[in-house]
Amino acid sequence: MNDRRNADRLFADHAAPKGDFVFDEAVAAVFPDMIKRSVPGYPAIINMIQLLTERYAQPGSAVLDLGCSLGASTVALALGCDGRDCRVTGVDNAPAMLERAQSTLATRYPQIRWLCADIREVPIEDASLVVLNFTLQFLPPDDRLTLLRRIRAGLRPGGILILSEKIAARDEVEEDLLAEMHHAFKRANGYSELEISRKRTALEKVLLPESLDLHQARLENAGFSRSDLWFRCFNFVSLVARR
Ligand code: GEK
Repeated sequence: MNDRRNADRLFADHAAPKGDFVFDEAVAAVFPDMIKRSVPGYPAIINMIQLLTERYAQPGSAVLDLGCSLGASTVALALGCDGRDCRVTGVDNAPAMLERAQSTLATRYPQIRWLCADIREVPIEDASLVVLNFTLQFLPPDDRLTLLRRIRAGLRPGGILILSEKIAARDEVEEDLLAEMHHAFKRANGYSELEISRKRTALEKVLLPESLDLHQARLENAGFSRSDLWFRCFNFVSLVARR
C-alpha cells in the first residue's frame, strides 16, 4: 500500500523524536502505515464502520468523526451514508493531520466538511452517528465523561456512538498476555524492539488507556442506554453505545 517514503520509520534511528508523542507533519506523512502496523484489526474496524453507518445513519442527520486524523473513518462514514443527505464532518485539532486529510480527500469526497478544532468544543447536534475511533484515549481522563454526555445529548433517538479504544487489562496476568501479543503483532509487522520501546515511551503520558469495565460504566453514566462490544483483538476494542 505504501512506498518507502510513507513507511513509518519514525522511531527507528538516531533522529527519532524525543519527548511526548505529537501529531505533527512527520507523523501525518506516515500515519496510514503507522496505524495499520500498530493497531490490530484497524482495517477491519474501518470497513465495519462503513457497514454500521449503512445500518444506523439516518436521512438528513449529522454524522461526526471526532479525531479523524487523515480521514479513513470519515470516508467510511461518507460511503456508508451515501444518498441519505447526511452532513458528514471530520474533526481533528492537529493541523498537520486535518490539512493532509482535507488536501487528499476534498476533491473525491466534496460532501465531507473538515474542521480543525478541539473535539471538546465542537457542537454536536441532530446526529445519528458519532465516531471516536481511538481518540478518547488521548483526552485527559477528567474530560472524557463531559464529552460523552455531550455526544449522548446530541444524538437523535436511535442514534449510536462507535467508540474504539486501546484498553488497560484487568490484572497483571491479562496485561502480560495482551502487551506481549501486541508487541508480537508489531514485530510481525516489521517494527524492531527499539522502535517499539521508543514509541511506548513517547506515548506513555499522552495515550491513557482505561479498562473495558470503566469505559462501559462511564458510557452508562453519560446516559447511553447500553454499550455492546462488537470488536476485540488483544487490548484493542470497539463498542457500539446506543442513545
Ligand atoms: C482513524 N480516527 O484513522 N480534539 C481533536 N482531535 C484530537 C484531540 C482533541 N482534543 N485529541 C487528539 N486528537 C482515526 C485515528 S488517531 C489514533 C485517530 C492514534 C486527534 C489527534 O490529533 C489524532 O489525529 C487522533 O485524535 C487520534 O480512524 O493515533 O492512535
